[in-house]
Amino acid sequence: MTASFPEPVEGQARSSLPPDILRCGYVELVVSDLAAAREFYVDLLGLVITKETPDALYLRTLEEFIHHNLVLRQGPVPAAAAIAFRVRRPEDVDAAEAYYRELACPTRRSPDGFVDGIGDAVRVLDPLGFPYEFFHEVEHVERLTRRYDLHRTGALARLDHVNQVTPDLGPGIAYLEGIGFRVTEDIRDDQGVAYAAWLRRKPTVHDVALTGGDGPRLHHLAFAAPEQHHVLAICDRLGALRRSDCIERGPGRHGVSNAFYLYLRDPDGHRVELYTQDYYTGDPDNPVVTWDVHDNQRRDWWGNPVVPSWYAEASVVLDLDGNPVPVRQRSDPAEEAVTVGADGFSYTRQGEAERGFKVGEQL
Ligand code: XXG
Ligand code: FE2
Repeated sequence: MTASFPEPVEGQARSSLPPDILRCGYVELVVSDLAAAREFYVDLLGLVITKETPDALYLRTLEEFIHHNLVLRQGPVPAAAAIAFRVRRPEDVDAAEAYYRELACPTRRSPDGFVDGIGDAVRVLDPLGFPYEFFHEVEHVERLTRRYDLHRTGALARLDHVNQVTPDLGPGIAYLEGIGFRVTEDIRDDQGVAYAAWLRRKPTVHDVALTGGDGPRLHHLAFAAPEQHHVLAICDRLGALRRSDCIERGPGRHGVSNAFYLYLRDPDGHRVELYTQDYYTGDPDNPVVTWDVHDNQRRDWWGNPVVPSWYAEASVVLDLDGNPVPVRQRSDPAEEAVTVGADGFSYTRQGEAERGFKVGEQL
């Protein structure tokens, strides 16, 4: 697809096995104003501070038992510095290092970890240009699940997933399948062109989604809320505090994943999704759900249009030296050029216009 994709993934002879990835563990974001970011993530969203230093905040949601699932670091350019995955055993960090070296990707090992609360880890700049980290050793902290005395309305439980924008969607899906992810849902056209894909390690719809577009860029990170009313409570809080401009899209019900959702933008424009009630995908024969890119309900089950900024804007990512990774353009058709939600070019009920539609009829 592009000259910069390092080597063909399909059919390649490999000697290293991929690491056994458990889940998306934490994200490190660079923010331009740590105090403003603290107000957003701690005061508005209710994340708990595990550790605070003059230039960094280590935050976690209420069900997290490892040190953090979000690191905010003060820096000159807002960006995503790392997308970090927890692996099953300490040896899986070695496996990750060997695997990415074999892919000819830049790798960096830190036996004491790259951030507080995490031990031996390897960071890589992956074939798509994203800074991935793999770690096993962690500092455990109090899991606050039953500390209802600390819960507020809108309490967030877990880090659920990240969504990455890449021009290399086909090879990107193959690369992620190569490191053990499984596709649960995707969006395609009738020519088979993929516009987005959702891939999992933990038994939910995803840990990682790939969105076709100019990249590498981080589209969003998503926190899971226990129930829909937690998401609505955050909408109400933002309204009451006259911060409704943080809300970019939603609340709504996704088509893909079936989750209830809300997208927010933090003070630097990093996008954060609040997400709840997707479904179990852990069986080995879990069927892949493929959506037609012209289906109005694929991204919002109620047919609400997707705002253009949601397709266009995303956070730059940093390489292993902390420099922004150059963004490349997608050459395949872009989804927003095909349809933006219920825009009149797509369908809600296929064939309905010709034959009429009755309530209760199976589509
Ligand atoms: O987590 C997600 C998303 O990637 O944020 C977007 C699940 C579904 C969708 S979509 O907008 O496609 O419904
Ligand atoms: Fe998402």
